[in-house]
Amino acid sequence: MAPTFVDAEIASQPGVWREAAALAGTVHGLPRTGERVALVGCGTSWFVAMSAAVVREQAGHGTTDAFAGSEFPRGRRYDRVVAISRSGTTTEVVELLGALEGTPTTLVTAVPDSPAAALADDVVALPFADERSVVQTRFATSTLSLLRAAAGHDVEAVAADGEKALAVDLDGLPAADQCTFLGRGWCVGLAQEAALKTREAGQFWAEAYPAMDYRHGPVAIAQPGRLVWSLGPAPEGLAGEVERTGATFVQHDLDPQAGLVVAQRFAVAVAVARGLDPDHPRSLTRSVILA
Ligand code: F1P
Repeated sequence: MAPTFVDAEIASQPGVWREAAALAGTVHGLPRTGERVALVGCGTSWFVAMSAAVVREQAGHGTTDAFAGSEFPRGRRYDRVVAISRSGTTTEVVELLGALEGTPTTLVTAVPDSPAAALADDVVALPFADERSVVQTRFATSTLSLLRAAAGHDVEAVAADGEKALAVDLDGLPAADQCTFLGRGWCVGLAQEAALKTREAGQFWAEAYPAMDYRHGPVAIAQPGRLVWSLGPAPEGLAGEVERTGATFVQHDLDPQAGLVVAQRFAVAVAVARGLDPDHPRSLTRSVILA
């Protein structure tokens, strides 16, 4: 099969992350330290919100919640709502920004002249991270790079690991029939995103959980031919427990955001192995625009 757009976009990530991180000290509209903040988005952008919320709060920058665009608690007060939307056209995000009178809002987007951008008080534009693919990879991870840089993370080190992630051998992983992704803290959102990627690109059965919750039921799925893939450090003892079920425990010695790059490559490899075109995922469009 010819190289896909998504392959090229995945490979471009380390360079684009550096570009996004460099904006952290220069753009208007990122939350100030101490502000009570909600991050919102849909699909991949929601999972980036989940991850970035934990990053910000753990950095001591203030209470930070994350919501799917449709589930934002409208009665709750925040000092700022930051919406994440690559397209700026997603209905739930446009509606929410239109409804949030009196609350300062920011949109992080690849498209600064979108309907959502017109409604946000501040727009943080990452046009260089936009994608031709329906399936998001680099916009998501670039937004996370920006928000990690704003929280004091060393994105240069993350990008160096991203380069290593592009060379990791996938071995026989794409032959698996199921994968459960796990993470803790800010990596829970990464696990959700990794699972979404494999569902979107490969129509593959993938699940995601906070790693400590995995023993509370989901472990029943583990068996030979299946993967349990940890993004970031796994709870003590879990790797052995997984191996005893016959499932394969997967973990890479990389920054977890770079670990997500390996999972993106896995998603594309699963799609190709199944004869699917990852650039044209079934039933998906670049954004969901409701009538
Ligand atoms: C969000 C999104 C994508 C998803 C699908 C539909 O878009 O949910 O994450 O892959 O293609 O749209 P956006 O609001 O970030 O543009």
